[in-house]
Amino acid sequence: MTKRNKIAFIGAGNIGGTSALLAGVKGLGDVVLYDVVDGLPAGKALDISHASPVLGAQGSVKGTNDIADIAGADVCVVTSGLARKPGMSRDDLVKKNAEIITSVAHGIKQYAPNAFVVVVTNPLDAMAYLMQKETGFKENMVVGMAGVLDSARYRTFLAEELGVSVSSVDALVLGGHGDTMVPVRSATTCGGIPVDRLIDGDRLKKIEDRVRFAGGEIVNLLKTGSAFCSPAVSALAMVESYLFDQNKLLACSVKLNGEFGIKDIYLGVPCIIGSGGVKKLIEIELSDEEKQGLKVSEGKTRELIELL
Ligand code: A3D
Repeated sequence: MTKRNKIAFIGAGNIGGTSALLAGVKGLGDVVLYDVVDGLPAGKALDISHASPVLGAQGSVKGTNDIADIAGADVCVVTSGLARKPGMSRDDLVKKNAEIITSVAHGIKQYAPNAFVVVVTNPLDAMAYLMQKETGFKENMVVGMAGVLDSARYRTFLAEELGVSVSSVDALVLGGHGDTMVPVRSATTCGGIPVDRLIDGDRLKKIEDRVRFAGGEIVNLLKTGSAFCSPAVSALAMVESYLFDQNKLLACSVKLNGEFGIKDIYLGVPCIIGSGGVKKLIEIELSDEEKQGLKVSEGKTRELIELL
């Protein structure tokens, strides 16, 4: 008999609620949705549980205001915190979200000491760093979700430009999850063809700028929140790779110990995720411009981490 996985979503807002629904649809296991707002997680869990018979979903969904209910979770996806409003950068969230991440980290450490932790809260790289520090978990068990989403945005815009299916485009975005992220042109292809052979440099630059500001584009349209569907599926891609030992190569925010010449911070790089968490970081050769971009991104992320 195999035991069902237990997946805790810390924060039952837009991303947490959407992720909980999708985890049920995908049959990833039993879901616990936790939030500090009275009734919110219970209401969302009840709603999702009513979708289960129609979807044929097997796992249970529990909503709670008691962090103890995450006990024994195999995975914790952390979305607790404030989201951006128009005019705010991701970095404006740092102080308030640092307090929230610290308190949540202590809860995870106490009740789910063996969990694989995927942080989504912004500013992403700083919050992933803080989560690892406050839980004291092994570095390979605490990751930040950003590169999967940023790479998906790059793929979407490139596919649109080329008039091809998104499934034909493979793209990579590294660095911090902010305006200094680094779309890696040299590792981006369409049907195996390097993208800079298909799109001219100026046009590619415009597309890459749009990727950097794609989150803000959505914030400006929504006015009362930020993207949540694509962040939810991106976080779940990382969760699935861990739970089912899929060994997917994904761009994730991880602790760097000298890779890419960077130490002691969390930053987005390609890595393999499977059972055991981050199994391997993949160092690739970057162009001079990309190296320079990564340096800038490192500096920005370091500044934020120092603010903590
Ligand atoms: P939102 O819908 O506001 O949900 C956040 C939830 O966190 C709310 O329900 C809060 O009540 C809850 N919360 C606050 N404090 C606590 C606490 N101590 N314990 C438990 N829950 C708490 O936001 P959202 O779901 O749209 O976004 C969540 C976070 O993800 C924000 O910080 C966003 O900026 C960030 N985000 C990251 C990405 C990335 O790609 C990294 C993309 C989009 C959003």
